[in-house]
Amino acid sequence: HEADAYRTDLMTITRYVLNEQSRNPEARGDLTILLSHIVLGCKFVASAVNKAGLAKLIGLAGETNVQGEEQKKLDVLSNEVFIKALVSSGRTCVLVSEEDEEATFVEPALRGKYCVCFDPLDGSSNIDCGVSIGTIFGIYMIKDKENVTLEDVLQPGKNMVAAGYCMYGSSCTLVLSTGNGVNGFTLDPSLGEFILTHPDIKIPKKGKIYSVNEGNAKNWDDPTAKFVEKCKFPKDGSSPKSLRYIGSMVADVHRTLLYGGVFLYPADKKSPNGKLRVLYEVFPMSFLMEQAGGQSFTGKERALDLVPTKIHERSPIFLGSYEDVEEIKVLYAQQE
Ligand code: AHM
Ligand code: MG
Repeated sequence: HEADAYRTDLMTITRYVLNEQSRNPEARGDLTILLSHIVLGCKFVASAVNKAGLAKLIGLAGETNVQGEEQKKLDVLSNEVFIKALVSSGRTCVLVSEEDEEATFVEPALRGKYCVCFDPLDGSSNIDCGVSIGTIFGIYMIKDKENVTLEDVLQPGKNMVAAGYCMYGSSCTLVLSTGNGVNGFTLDPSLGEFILTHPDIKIPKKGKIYSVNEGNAKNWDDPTAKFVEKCKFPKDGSSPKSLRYIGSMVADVHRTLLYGGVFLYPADKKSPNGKLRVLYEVFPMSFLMEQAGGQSFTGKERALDLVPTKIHERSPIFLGSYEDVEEIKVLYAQQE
């Protein structure tokens, strides 16, 4: 029998989310609409990122165009695209972006029941050398539609209804969880659609890779230093782990999810809360890790139990394969 040159039954991300929602009798399609606006933002950024190297030639982000106007930087542009896409969805009420000091409260006429926290273009120091970057997002439901406050986004991560990221790499991949496992979709540029390519992602129970900025080692706390030492010089007869560090959280977490191992951005003496932001970096990635069977830990508690007190709060983070994170938890417990 002849192999088909084309697959004709495509599971697009919209079809997938609609199917998911139809299993919930109370769902009215709002999350589907919201996610399709996020997907639109991701497609826009994917296309802009692809052209980033041509900036000088055709006058893109950060360059001065023919009219002599300063063009927007890619991260600023991405932020605007997401804010506009989210507001116009009519399904959001509070937005928190890494790019904006203050939260955005959507005008009452366009208000919906979801809050979205996002980093429109994370890892932007990697743009100019063409290394993978990404968008990260986490979605909450508001508590009371008549009375929308910052409290609606200062909820523990375990209250999220969905989270995901989009990686702009050698291909464009969107990884999503609506609380029922994790699925990966790849953008087919000829169709302009994200197609399900990585159904039901499960992280290996234990991995062979650790991922950390070792340049900070002189300021690490004891448990972090001990853990990394164990990765390099295991005493139980196992092989040492390999080190992989891209410096782009989306890419480092994506590899960790698919291949297993751990990603850490620990506290250090200079930054006692680490570097990464709770609402739009730590929480969404922790949600995905748990949904894929892994764990995420702050050095003190389960990351998703943390209750943030301000929107740009930071936290140390250790996430990845269940057993590897378990080892880190033991080292922190011994310290106490
Ligand atoms: P950014 O928001 O300024 O891009 O910083 C976030 C990035 C993450 O993607 C990455 O995990 C981390 O910073 C890398 O930090 P470092 O360069 O300190 O290793
Ligand atoms: Mg960031």
